[in-house]
Amino acid sequence: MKKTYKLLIVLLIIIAFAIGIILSYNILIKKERTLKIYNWSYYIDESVIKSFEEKYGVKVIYDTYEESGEAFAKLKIGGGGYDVIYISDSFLKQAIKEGYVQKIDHSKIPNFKNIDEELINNPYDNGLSYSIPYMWGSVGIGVNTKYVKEEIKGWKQLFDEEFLKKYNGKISMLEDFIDTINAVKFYLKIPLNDWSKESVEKIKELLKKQREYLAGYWGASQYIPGLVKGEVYIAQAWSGDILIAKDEEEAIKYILPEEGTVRFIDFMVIPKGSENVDLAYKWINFLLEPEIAEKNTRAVHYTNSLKRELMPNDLLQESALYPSEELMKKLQFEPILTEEEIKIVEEITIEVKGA
Ligand code: N2P
Repeated sequence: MKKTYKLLIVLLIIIAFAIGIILSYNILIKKERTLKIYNWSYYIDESVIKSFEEKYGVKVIYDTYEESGEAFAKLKIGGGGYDVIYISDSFLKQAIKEGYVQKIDHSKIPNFKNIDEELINNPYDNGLSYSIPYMWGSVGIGVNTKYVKEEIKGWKQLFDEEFLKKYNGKISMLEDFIDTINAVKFYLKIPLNDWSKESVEKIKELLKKQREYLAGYWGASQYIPGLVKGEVYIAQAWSGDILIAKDEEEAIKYILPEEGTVRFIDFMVIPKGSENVDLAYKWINFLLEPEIAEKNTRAVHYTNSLKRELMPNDLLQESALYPSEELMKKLQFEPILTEEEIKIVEEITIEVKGA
């Protein structure tokens, strides 16, 4: 009887230990298995996040931002707890130069082979040693033709005082100021990489004049619903966002300005301070799966970074996603910003917005 009693105690101790080990293991794994992502708003099919969580048994914390400066600021402080940050082309080179991002181990991304050659050889991170391209699109003008009957041709109208007066309070420009500045440069025929004092003064002057008539400087999460509801009639905007708005309101159109415009590419990077590097690689690799990339493109109407032959025919037929060579000639690459130039952008932003 005594022996059985002792045995029972030993057994209970073993069970308690086992439970303890399982619990602490779970806590540890759970901690390791939370992936934090920082991306532009309206830039993913939400079901993709769920599929990733289910496939890898992890939790994804997915936060969004409206302008490149927010992402760059996170990178500057080591990532601010994020494991994957999406960063715009203009800022990528400087982020690499400053050592804000980790080198990419291509062997950890089996789907690297799916990336379009043209995006591998890009001017911002040639060969993709530090980044993986996510999507690309163009900067243009969204118009709700329910309210605007005249034809919108380009940037000229957005800076014309008569036009601004007519649509007073019904036009928004981008909160992401590099693209606002680019619009002025196209209009004034200033090269995108010209940051001379004289040009900067002209840009500030024009933006300050325009500002009086604007609804504001808006990001996607403001101008997409804003255009649909008629809160604004015209918005400087990114291409796919306007097509998202068009899904809800047929009368909305995307205009590629006649003076020319930029083509942007957004990249995924792993910040220096990421604590879940392996999971970050899994996320990047997952987004390069053809079915996942297709899903995202269908939801947000931007061109994913995969080779064309991996996409179905109906997508390839869409000229907004895969423009003709002639149309592509109208698009310039976004400028690469040095540290100095990033400061100039900040200075213009503060002076114009605070004026
Ligand atoms: C997506 C915004 C695209 C970001 N809503 C432009 N770089």
